[in-house]
Amino acid sequence: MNTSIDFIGDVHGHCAELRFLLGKLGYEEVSGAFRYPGGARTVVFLGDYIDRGNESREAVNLVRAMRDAGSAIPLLGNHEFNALSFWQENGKGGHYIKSIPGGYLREHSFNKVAIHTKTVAAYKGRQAEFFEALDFFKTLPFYLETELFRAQHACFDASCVAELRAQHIRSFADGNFEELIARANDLRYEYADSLFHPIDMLLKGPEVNLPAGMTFRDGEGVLRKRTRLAWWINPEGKQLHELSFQPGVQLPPCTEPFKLPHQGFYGESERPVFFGHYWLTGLPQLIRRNVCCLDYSVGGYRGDGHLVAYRFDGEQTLDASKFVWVDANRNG
Ligand SMILES: [Mn+2]
Repeated sequence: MNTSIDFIGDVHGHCAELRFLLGKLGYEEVSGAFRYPGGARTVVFLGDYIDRGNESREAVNLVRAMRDAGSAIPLLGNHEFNALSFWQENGKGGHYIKSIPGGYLREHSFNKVAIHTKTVAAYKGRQAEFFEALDFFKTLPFYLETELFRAQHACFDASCVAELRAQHIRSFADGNFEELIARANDLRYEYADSLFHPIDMLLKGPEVNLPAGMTFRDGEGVLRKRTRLAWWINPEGKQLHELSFQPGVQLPPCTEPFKLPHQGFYGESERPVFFGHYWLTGLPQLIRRNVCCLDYSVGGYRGDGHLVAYRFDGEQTLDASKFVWVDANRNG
């Protein structure tokens, strides 16, 4: 595998910006797929190709063509996991999850339908192609780890990766899909073989309930009663507002005790870790010398986000001058 890798964050149906970014990185479209000249570099996509923008279908096709050409390794995002679960009938694969209402593994509630609708609309009149896209999502790995880096959509947690690795599960294609997707959605551990925790941590990261009565609105205006946590900070002695990682939202100091959903934290001497998911705003910057989030909200409703790449060459101390990005709604 190449050690020269361009990590790219959440695309969210913004395919024009993706094409522009790949061009800026030096990739050329040859025989239907973007490739780096001489195959000298590889893209690792960090997940979330669909929803929010108008070009989910085009984004999926571009990413899949690169995967098939060997010029990219796309990982699974929580939006692809949601799409798979949205269309999966509860009870298939021998696991019926009692705590999920509505007959499917993802409830067809107003907010969830609203988020998924853009993607379905992008495939209007092309239903067969939509289900081919879902088949593609089934094959996408939950994480990627080499001696030089780690990458996943949201959070690296060593115990979660170890749990999946022990069962030889890297994607929903590693076994019976219907069984695996049900186990991944078994959030109350109704079955002893639930995979909810490891997959939820990799794709969504740790979250905790806010103290009673505290809420905020997220990047799409949805009212939230939970907050995401910075899993690279040692939580010892920290209070919730110091660990909350919800860009654009500053929680007031809250000293109530809370239970961490993760063990451990990502240490300062570990290999670099790349991820998306967190809706950052402003211009790209490193979180830490070995912690790099590449989601700069290209799909954000304000329209002022960026689609961001980090140009990695194996360095163990990341360098902020290696970010490359394009502005949302800019395509040339
Ligand atoms: Mn995302």
